[in-house]
Parts: sequence; structure tokens; C-alpha cells
Amino acid sequence: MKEIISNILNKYVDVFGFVSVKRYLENRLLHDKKDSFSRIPDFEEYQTIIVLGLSYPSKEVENKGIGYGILSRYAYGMDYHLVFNNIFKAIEKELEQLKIKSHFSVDVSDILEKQAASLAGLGYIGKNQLLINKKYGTYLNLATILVDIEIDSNIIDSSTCLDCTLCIEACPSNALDNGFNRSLCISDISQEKNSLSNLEIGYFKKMIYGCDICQIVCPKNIGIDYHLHKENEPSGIENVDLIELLNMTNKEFEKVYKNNASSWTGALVLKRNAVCLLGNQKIKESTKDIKKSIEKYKDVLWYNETASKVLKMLESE
Ligand code: B12
Ligand code: SF4
Ligand code: SF4
Repeated sequence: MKEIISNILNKYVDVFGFVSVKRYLENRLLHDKKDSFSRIPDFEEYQTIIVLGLSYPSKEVENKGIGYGILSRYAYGMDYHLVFNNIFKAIEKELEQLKIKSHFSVDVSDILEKQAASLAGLGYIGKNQLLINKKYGTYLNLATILVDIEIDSNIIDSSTCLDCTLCIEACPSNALDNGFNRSLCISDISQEKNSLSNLEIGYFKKMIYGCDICQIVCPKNIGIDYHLHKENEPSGIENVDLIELLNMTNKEFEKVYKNNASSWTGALVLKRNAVCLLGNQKIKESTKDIKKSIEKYKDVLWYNETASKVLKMLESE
């Protein structure tokens, strides 16, 4: 059965692996004392976690420079949740024919995908906190499928970072200094609805969403740039015109970004980030647009506080 399932998976994803639910849960409890797996319905009905990996390109889109912000690589092209959902529908159909029950998830379940992936032999978790696969490096999006049959494998990738510390040194916000500090990570800062400090505003120099620095510097990613899925190729919206975004209505935003991974956090978070970029890029002509947005979103404290700081910065220069 393992071979039949492997043949199915091979048609749809770049890498996959299997880990028993039991082994995953035992390992999870070793590293994480919170034993709340509430978001997975009937976990006990499944015996195996299949971990799927889809590669995405590492080549950065051409940066249009002043007036623009770019999305991070994992948000190029179509939202990976949608890409995985389509793939899963096809896999589910084939599993059903084999009378196998399955439960798919990406990002939102209680299964920590990097951990499951490392247990399934897809790679190891590097000091940059990401799953590093021998062939695709860190440029892999992950998802899981629970199935109600037993398929375990004992493949382990025993690679390590050895004494390399490049990502720790390169991280602009020191988020990797002691393991991982989520609240310092620029990727998190770019996605959360928070009022930003001057230090945090200063991080938005080029990227409007996410951060790729700890992947770019990683020697395990050298020479890796796969273009295997047209859905993961840049679609043209990865270079964001900052003022255009700031003035977009929600409807206009939906139309452009609905199927992009950056839209999950909402238009206003991206608009806040755009304002930070406009400030750091010293685009004085943007002050009237920033003022307009402060008025428009006057009830949103975190937006207002951040935009007002940037406005002050621009006006005092
Ligand atoms: C929340 C989240 C974030 C948050 C917080 C991340 C965090 N580490 O806490 C923020 C917004 C910061 C973030 C950022 C990014 N993320 Co993110 N994120 C997630 C998400 C949705 C949940 C992760 C989570 O809950 N973490 C909570 C902590 C407690 O878990 P953990 O870090 O995994 O730690 C556990 C393991 O490391 C384990 N452990 C520790 N030591 C060891 C040793 C061994 C041997 C084993 C087996 C386990 C183990 O124990 C820990 C506790 O259980 C996952 C998808 C998912 N469901 O897993 C994607 C995910 C991890 N993110 C992903 C990506 C791509 C990114 C970014 C690169 C995006 C970007 N370009 O901006 C950055 C990278 C930042 C970084 N250096 O980690 C990918 C990673 C792919 C990969 N190759 O690893 C994932 C898997 C999404 C996906 N479906 O593909 N992310
Ligand atoms: S994503 Fe950026 S901020 Fe976060 S740990 Fe990596 S380099 Fe640091
Ligand atoms: S940069 Fe070095 S330390 Fe960081 S994940 Fe890559 S190999 Fe490991």
C-alpha cells in the first residue's frame, strides 16, 4: 500500500514522507508541553501523517525600487493554501478509491508542519527555524494529510547546521539569537495588527510582507531555485506600488490580492507596512495620501499610531 500511495503522491508534490500519529504526538510532547490538539477532529481515527512539500522559486522578483515594496518569496503567485487545496482534492479522490479516509490541512491545524516533516524524513530544522530539505533547501511549503492506515517510515535526515551561524548574524532584529523570538521576527511584525515602534517601522526598507533574510544567507540554499509549479511563479503583483495600495478600496484590494498569500492578514496591515516603506524611502509627496488614510481609518488605533509616527518623520525631514 505504501508504494501505491507513493505513486499517487509523486504525481502531485515534490517531496513527501510518512510519520505515525503516535510517533508525532510523542515527539510533540517532548518539545512542547501544551497537549492541546483541539483543532484536529477525531485525531484518534487516523494512524499516519503524510507530509507534503511543494517547492517555490528562490529568485527574487526584480525590485522596482523607490515607491515599491516587494512580497516575500513564499507569497509569489497563487496563495499556497489554494494550491495545496487543489492538489489535495485530487489526492483525496484517489485515496477514496482505495477506501482510505483522509483529513488535509495547511497551516491551520494543530500539526506543526516543520516538526512533522523532520520526523517524516523530509529534512532537518535549521537554526533559521525552517525545515531544510537536501534538494529544495528551505524553499518548500509544507502541508499534511492524516490517513486512517498505518504507513511509517524510519527515514531520518541527520544533517545539522554544524557551527554555521550565518542566519543568526544576518537577522536584522536578532530574532534568532536565543532559538526563536517570534515577537522580534520581521515576518511576524509584517503580519500582525499592531502599532509599530520606530525600530519596527525602520525594518520596512524593501519588503512589504514577510522576510526572507535567514533563507537568503543560508549556505544550504546555495544554487537552489526550482520553477516546478506555474502557480508559484510571480504573477506580476509581487512589486507593490505603495501609494496605489494605500489608496485602494477594499473591493479593489480584493480584486488584486484575493488569491495571494499576503492577503490573509487584511488590506490594512499591508497599508500600514506601505506607509512604513514610504517613510523609510523618504517619499515626501506621499504625506497627503498618508494623512487621508489616517482620517479614513481614524478608528483603528494601531494603524493610526504607526501612520502618525511615519508622517511626523516625513514632515520633520
Ligand atoms: C505561526 C507561523 C509563523 C509565525 C511564527 C513562527 C514560529 N516559529 O513560531 C511567523 C509569522 C513568525 C512565521 C514566519 C515565517 N514562516 Co511560518 N508558520 C507558522 C505556522 C502557521 C505555525 C507554526 C507554529 O505554530 N509555531 C509554534 C512553535 C511552538 O512551533 P515550532 O517553531 O514549529 O517549534 C516546534 C518544533 O521546532 C519542535 N522542535 C524543537 N526542536 C526540535 C527538534 C526536533 C528533532 C523535532 C522533530 C522538533 C523540534 O518543537 C517546537 C514546539 O513544538 C507554520 C505552519 C504550521 N502549522 O506548522 C508556518 C511555517 C512554519 N512557516 C513557514 C514559512 C515559510 C515562514 C517564513 C519563511 C515566511 C516569510 N518568508 O516571511 C517565516 C520564517 C520565520 C522563521 N525564521 O521561522 C513555513 C516553513 C516551511 C519550511 N521550509 O520550514 C510553514 C511550515 C508554513 C507552510 N505551510 O509551509 N511563521
Ligand atoms: S524571517 Fe527575518 S526577522 Fe524573522 S528570523 Fe528570519 S531573518 Fe530574522
Ligand atoms: S544559515 Fe547556517 S545556521 Fe542558519 S540554517 Fe542555514 S546552515 Fe543553519
